[in-house]
Amino acid sequence: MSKSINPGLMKTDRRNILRGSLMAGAAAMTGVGAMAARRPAQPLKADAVSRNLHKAAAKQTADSTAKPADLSGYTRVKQELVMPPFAPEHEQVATGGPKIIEVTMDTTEKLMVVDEDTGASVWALTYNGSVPGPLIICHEGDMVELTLRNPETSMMEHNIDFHASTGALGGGGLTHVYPGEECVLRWKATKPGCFTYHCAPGGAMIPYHVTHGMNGAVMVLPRDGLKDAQGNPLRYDSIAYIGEQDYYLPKDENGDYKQYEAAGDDYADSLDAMRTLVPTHQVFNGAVGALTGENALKAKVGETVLMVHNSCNVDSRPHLIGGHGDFVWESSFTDVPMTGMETWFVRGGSAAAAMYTFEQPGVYAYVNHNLIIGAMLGGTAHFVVEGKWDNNLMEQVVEPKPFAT
Ligand SMILES: [Cu+2]
Repeated sequence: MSKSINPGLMKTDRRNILRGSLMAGAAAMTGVGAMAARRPAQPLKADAVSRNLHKAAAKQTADSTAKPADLSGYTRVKQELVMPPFAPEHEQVATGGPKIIEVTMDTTEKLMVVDEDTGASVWALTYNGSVPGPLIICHEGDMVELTLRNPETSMMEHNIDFHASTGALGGGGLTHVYPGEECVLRWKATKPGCFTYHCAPGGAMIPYHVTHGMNGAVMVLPRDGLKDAQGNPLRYDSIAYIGEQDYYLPKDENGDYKQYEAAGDDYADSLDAMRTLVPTHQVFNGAVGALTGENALKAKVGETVLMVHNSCNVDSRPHLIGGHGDFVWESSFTDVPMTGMETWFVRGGSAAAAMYTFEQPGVYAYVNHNLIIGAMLGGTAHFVVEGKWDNNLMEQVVEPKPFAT
């Protein structure tokens, strides 16, 4: 079964992109954009230690007398990355030998609406324009070869730390790109599982970039696919890729969310808000409502969905209301999956996968079961499931009515 994209899923943040580009366009027309473009990249402050770390990582590989990587036996393929909650085309069981999977990501800075009701917005720092960044999928033993491009119009330098990789701060030490620069990093996927990736320019810029959306996930599948405890194959019909994002958006003296003219302008205010450790929003896929209502995830009774949940900065406890995690991998895909889970755990700084086969039609809420976050901060997605109701599983025996006294 090679179907990997949930055809029922809608693009999550088209609305936000539109709003973002419109507002950016308005800024450009008034000259704000041109002014912003002349500004220097945000200086890195209070991060001399991190900076030296990055320099050391780059120097070590530059000074290395190690042999070049042996790429014989690898086949090169391009992976077209797609917007969340979609997953790129991929095989669940690898065919042929190991591959070098070429991907390209642009570090796009854009104004995004976080909550239409309150007008809360953020100059998001993104990979390829989405929060979370796109899902990359490979198999154990493959190499991922990333071209990372920072558009000339950017305000800031960016890089990437792949938790799935080994060495040089996850690649963070080798991928610093200033506006107008690009670089190429190749790393071997030796650990199967779901892993987060994120920007890590140094010091306080690391949480600043991460809490402005600059994170995503890599899924490294075993070459022979997922398995249960007995070694039986487990296959999915679709993937729902969900990124949990904590935002710390500054407010003015009236309690209204502040607006900023360009990416990075909120830096000082954001750091103050971040120090509280209390997010103003904790949303799925970039914005309140990005995966609910019209944007709800779609499935059918009998369909098996793999929910890949990335949470780069905060712990999360996903729960599918009315359903379960039939098989859950919080750690390596080579570990025996947990089964029949009611709620599972995504450690801040990681990604996890949960597989579920829908048995009843209806609307399911997929929430952070810290319900304050789920219901009040935005951490909710909906699955709308079509199919036939099974009274054996549940039946309303008596509908609500006044009881006799
Ligand atoms: Cu960044």
